[in-house]
Amino acid sequence: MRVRIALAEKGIKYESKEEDLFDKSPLLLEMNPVHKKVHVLIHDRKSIRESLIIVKYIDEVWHDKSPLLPSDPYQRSQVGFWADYTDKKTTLMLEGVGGLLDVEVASTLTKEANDLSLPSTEEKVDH
Ligand SMILES: N[C@@H](CCC(=O)N[C@@H](CS)C(=O)NCC(=O)O)C(=O)O
Repeated sequence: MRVRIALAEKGIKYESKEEDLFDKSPLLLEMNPVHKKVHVLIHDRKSIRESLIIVKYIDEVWHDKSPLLPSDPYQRSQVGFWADYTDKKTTLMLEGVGGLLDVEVASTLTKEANDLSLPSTEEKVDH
């Protein structure tokens, strides 16, 4: 989902291929031989894997359009931390051994997200 959002924010046209995760295509297995998972971005005949890495890649390659990540290294590290945290929680939940975010973590997450003061959509368009 966040890869699609990043592409949409940047206004990048792309071709999307649906995957049957119970019968993975040879292309997916070739492009992501380590994890064999979606999403994979194929750009200039090269594959970029892992959604957070793909988002960073998109932001760097199309850096002249709508920045997706904060320019401040500390703020960027916080975005990376919570994106990674969400990934791990989601994976645990999908594997059936995790649970929902507890109240304390959810409250910390909200506070940190607010503290980041990310640029609004309007500000992004102006840059
Ligand atoms: N950390 C990876 C997670 C990718 C992931 O879990 N993809 C799931 C679909 S949302 C998948 O391909 N599952 C198939 C499988 O595990 O075999 C990312 O962010 O790209």
